[in-house]
Amino acid sequence: MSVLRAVQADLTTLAVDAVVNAANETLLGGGGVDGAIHRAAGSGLLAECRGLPLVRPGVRCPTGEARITAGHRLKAPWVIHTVGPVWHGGGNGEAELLAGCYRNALALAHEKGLRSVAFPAISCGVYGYPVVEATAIAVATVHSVLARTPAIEEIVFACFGDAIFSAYETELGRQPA
Ligand code: AR6
Repeated sequence: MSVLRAVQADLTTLAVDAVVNAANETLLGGGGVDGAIHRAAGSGLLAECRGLPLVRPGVRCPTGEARITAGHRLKAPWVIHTVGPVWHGGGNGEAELLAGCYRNALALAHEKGLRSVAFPAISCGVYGYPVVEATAIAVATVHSVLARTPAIEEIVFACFGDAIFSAYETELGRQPA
Protein backbone atom coordinates (compact mmCIF):
# COMPACT_ATOMS: atom_id res chain seq x y z
CA MET A 1 0.00 0.00 0.00
CA SER A 2 1.35 3.43 -0.94
CA VAL A 3 1.96 6.11 1.68
CA LEU A 4 1.23 9.78 1.03
CA ARG A 5 2.58 12.38 3.43
CA ALA A 6 3.15 16.10 3.67
CA VAL A 7 6.40 17.47 5.09
CA GLN A 8 7.71 20.98 5.59
CA ALA A 9 10.96 20.66 3.70
CA ASP A 10 13.17 21.92 0.93
CA LEU A 11 12.46 19.49 -1.89
CA THR A 12 16.09 19.55 -3.02
CA THR A 13 17.27 17.90 0.21
CA LEU A 14 15.01 14.84 0.03
CA ALA A 15 16.44 11.36 -0.46
CA VAL A 16 13.73 9.96 -2.72
CA ASP A 17 14.00 8.25 -6.11
CA ALA A 18 12.71 11.33 -7.92
CA VAL A 19 11.93 14.93 -7.11
CA VAL A 20 9.39 16.69 -9.30
CA ASN A 21 10.29 20.11 -10.65
CA ALA A 22 7.62 22.80 -11.16
CA ALA A 23 9.29 24.06 -14.31
CA ASN A 24 8.34 26.24 -17.26
CA GLU A 25 7.96 25.10 -20.86
CA THR A 26 11.57 25.90 -21.79
CA LEU A 27 12.93 23.53 -19.11
CA LEU A 28 15.91 25.87 -18.82
CA GLY A 29 15.41 26.88 -15.20
CA GLY A 30 13.72 29.78 -13.47
CA GLY A 31 12.89 30.95 -9.95
CA GLY A 32 11.14 29.18 -7.08
CA VAL A 33 11.59 25.46 -6.75
CA ASP A 34 12.93 25.27 -10.33
CA GLY A 35 15.79 27.61 -9.45
CA ALA A 36 16.49 25.71 -6.22
CA ILE A 37 16.64 22.37 -8.07
CA HIS A 38 19.00 23.70 -10.74
CA ARG A 39 21.26 25.29 -8.11
CA ALA A 40 21.44 22.10 -6.08
CA ALA A 41 21.80 19.77 -9.08
CA GLY A 42 24.51 21.82 -10.76
CA SER A 43 25.16 22.76 -14.37
CA GLY A 44 24.90 19.18 -15.62
CA LEU A 45 21.14 19.35 -15.15
CA LEU A 46 20.83 22.44 -17.34
CA ALA A 47 23.01 20.81 -19.99
CA GLU A 48 20.83 17.70 -19.99
CA CYS A 49 17.64 19.80 -20.18
CA ARG A 50 19.04 21.74 -23.14
CA GLY A 51 19.51 18.44 -24.93
CA LEU A 52 15.83 17.45 -24.62
CA PRO A 53 13.99 17.85 -27.91
CA LEU A 54 11.97 20.98 -28.65
CA VAL A 55 8.35 20.19 -29.48
CA ARG A 56 7.92 23.70 -30.87
CA PRO A 57 10.12 26.79 -30.66
CA GLY A 58 11.11 27.39 -27.04
CA VAL A 59 9.00 24.50 -25.72
CA ARG A 60 10.55 21.27 -24.45
CA CYS A 61 7.63 20.34 -22.19
CA PRO A 62 4.11 21.65 -22.90
CA THR A 63 1.96 22.59 -19.90
CA GLY A 64 0.52 19.51 -18.20
CA GLU A 65 3.17 17.13 -19.60
CA ALA A 66 6.35 15.81 -17.96
CA ARG A 67 9.95 14.92 -18.86
CA ILE A 68 12.60 13.02 -16.91
CA THR A 69 16.32 13.66 -16.42
CA ALA A 70 19.02 12.52 -14.05
CA GLY A 71 19.33 14.23 -10.67
CA HIS A 72 23.02 15.09 -11.14
CA ARG A 73 24.27 16.44 -7.77
CA LEU A 74 20.92 16.00 -5.99
CA LYS A 75 20.41 13.14 -3.54
CA ALA A 76 17.52 12.05 -5.74
CA PRO A 77 18.82 10.14 -8.78
CA TRP A 78 16.01 11.47 -11.01
CA VAL A 79 14.23 14.76 -11.65
CA ILE A 80 10.80 14.70 -13.25
CA HIS A 81 10.10 18.09 -14.79
CA THR A 82 6.51 19.13 -15.26
CA VAL A 83 4.89 22.43 -16.16
CA GLY A 84 1.86 23.54 -14.20
CA PRO A 85 -0.76 25.89 -15.59
CA VAL A 86 -0.71 29.61 -14.90
CA TRP A 87 -3.90 30.47 -12.97
CA HIS A 88 -6.21 32.59 -15.13
CA GLY A 89 -9.33 32.32 -12.97
CA GLY A 90 -10.12 28.62 -13.43
CA GLY A 91 -12.00 28.77 -16.72
CA ASN A 92 -9.06 27.93 -18.94
CA GLY A 93 -8.66 24.23 -18.25
CA GLU A 94 -6.33 24.83 -15.32
CA ALA A 95 -7.68 21.96 -13.20
CA GLU A 96 -7.26 19.35 -15.95
CA LEU A 97 -3.79 20.64 -16.81
CA LEU A 98 -2.72 20.50 -13.17
CA ALA A 99 -4.08 16.96 -12.78
CA GLY A 100 -2.13 16.08 -15.96
CA CYS A 101 1.10 17.18 -14.27
CA TYR A 102 0.61 14.69 -11.44
CA ARG A 103 -0.58 11.89 -13.75
CA ASN A 104 2.22 12.33 -16.28
CA ALA A 105 4.92 12.69 -13.63
CA LEU A 106 3.79 9.45 -11.99
CA ALA A 107 3.58 7.68 -15.36
CA LEU A 108 7.29 8.44 -15.90
CA ALA A 109 8.11 7.30 -12.37
CA HIS A 110 6.26 4.05 -13.05
CA GLU A 111 8.06 3.52 -16.39
CA LYS A 112 11.42 3.87 -14.63
CA GLY A 113 10.40 1.57 -11.79
CA LEU A 114 10.76 4.29 -9.13
CA ARG A 115 9.34 3.73 -5.67
CA SER A 116 9.37 7.16 -4.03
CA VAL A 117 8.54 10.56 -5.50
CA ALA A 118 8.47 14.03 -3.91
CA PHE A 119 6.30 16.78 -5.34
CA PRO A 120 6.30 20.52 -4.68
CA ALA A 121 2.99 22.40 -4.72
CA ILE A 122 2.97 22.73 -8.52
CA SER A 123 1.61 26.10 -9.77
CA CYS A 124 1.10 27.44 -6.21
CA GLY A 125 3.95 29.98 -6.38
CA VAL A 126 4.62 32.30 -9.32
CA TYR A 127 1.83 30.66 -11.35
CA GLY A 128 -0.77 31.73 -8.78
CA TYR A 129 -2.98 28.64 -8.45
CA PRO A 130 -5.19 28.90 -5.32
CA VAL A 131 -3.65 26.59 -2.73
CA VAL A 132 -6.76 24.80 -1.44
CA GLU A 133 -7.97 23.96 -4.96
CA ALA A 134 -4.50 22.89 -6.12
CA THR A 135 -4.00 20.70 -3.07
CA ALA A 136 -7.32 18.92 -3.62
CA ILE A 137 -6.34 18.14 -7.22
CA ALA A 138 -2.86 16.98 -6.20
CA VAL A 139 -4.05 14.57 -3.54
CA ALA A 140 -7.04 13.20 -5.48
CA THR A 141 -5.00 12.67 -8.65
CA VAL A 142 -2.13 10.96 -6.84
CA HIS A 143 -4.56 8.69 -4.98
CA SER A 144 -6.28 7.66 -8.20
CA VAL A 145 -2.98 6.92 -10.01
CA LEU A 146 -1.56 4.97 -7.08
CA ALA A 147 -4.65 2.79 -6.89
CA ARG A 148 -3.55 1.45 -10.31
CA THR A 149 0.22 1.70 -9.67
CA PRO A 150 0.97 -0.04 -6.38
CA ALA A 151 4.74 -0.29 -7.15
CA ILE A 152 5.11 3.38 -6.23
CA GLU A 153 5.34 3.10 -2.47
CA GLU A 154 5.83 6.62 -1.18
CA ILE A 155 4.69 10.09 -2.20
CA VAL A 156 6.00 13.10 -0.33
CA PHE A 157 4.38 16.52 -0.72
CA ALA A 158 7.18 18.96 0.15
CA CYS A 159 5.62 22.15 1.46
CA PHE A 160 7.11 25.61 1.81
CA GLY A 161 5.10 27.49 4.40
CA ASP A 162 2.40 26.78 6.97
CA ALA A 163 -0.55 27.56 4.69
CA ILE A 164 0.42 24.97 2.10
CA PHE A 165 1.39 22.38 4.71
CA SER A 166 -1.92 22.72 6.51
CA ALA A 167 -3.85 22.54 3.22
CA TYR A 168 -2.14 19.22 2.48
CA GLU A 169 -2.72 17.90 6.00
CA THR A 170 -6.42 18.70 5.67
CA GLU A 171 -6.69 17.12 2.23
CA LEU A 172 -4.73 14.00 3.19
CA GLY A 173 -6.99 13.59 6.23
CA ARG A 174 -10.05 13.71 3.99
CA GLN A 175 -8.89 10.98 1.59
CA PRO A 176 -9.07 7.25 2.24
CA ALA A 177 -5.71 5.98 3.51
N1 AR6 B 1 11.17 23.13 -1.84
C1 AR6 B 1 9.82 22.95 -1.78
N2 AR6 B 1 8.94 23.87 -2.22
C2 AR6 B 1 9.45 25.02 -2.74
C3 AR6 B 1 10.84 25.28 -2.85
C4 AR6 B 1 11.71 24.26 -2.37
N3 AR6 B 1 13.04 24.40 -2.42
N4 AR6 B 1 11.00 26.51 -3.42
C5 AR6 B 1 9.77 27.00 -3.65
N5 AR6 B 1 8.83 26.11 -3.23
P1 AR6 B 1 7.01 27.97 -7.82
P2 AR6 B 1 5.03 27.51 -9.95
C6 AR6 B 1 7.36 26.19 -3.31
O1 AR6 B 1 6.89 29.44 -8.00
O2 AR6 B 1 4.01 28.30 -9.23
C7 AR6 B 1 9.63 29.10 -11.85
O3 AR6 B 1 10.27 30.30 -12.17
C8 AR6 B 1 6.73 27.56 -3.44
O4 AR6 B 1 6.67 28.18 -2.15
O5 AR6 B 1 8.37 27.37 -7.67
O6 AR6 B 1 4.64 26.18 -10.56
C9 AR6 B 1 9.49 28.17 -13.06
O7 AR6 B 1 10.61 28.27 -13.93
C10 AR6 B 1 5.36 27.17 -3.97
O8 AR6 B 1 4.53 26.73 -2.89
O9 AR6 B 1 6.33 27.16 -9.06
C11 AR6 B 1 8.24 28.64 -13.70
O10 AR6 B 1 8.47 29.74 -14.55
C12 AR6 B 1 5.65 25.96 -4.86
O11 AR6 B 1 6.97 25.52 -4.48
C13 AR6 B 1 7.38 29.07 -12.54
O12 AR6 B 1 8.29 29.40 -11.48
C14 AR6 B 1 5.64 26.26 -6.34
O13 AR6 B 1 6.13 27.57 -6.56
C15 AR6 B 1 6.50 27.93 -12.04
O14 AR6 B 1 5.62 28.44 -11.08
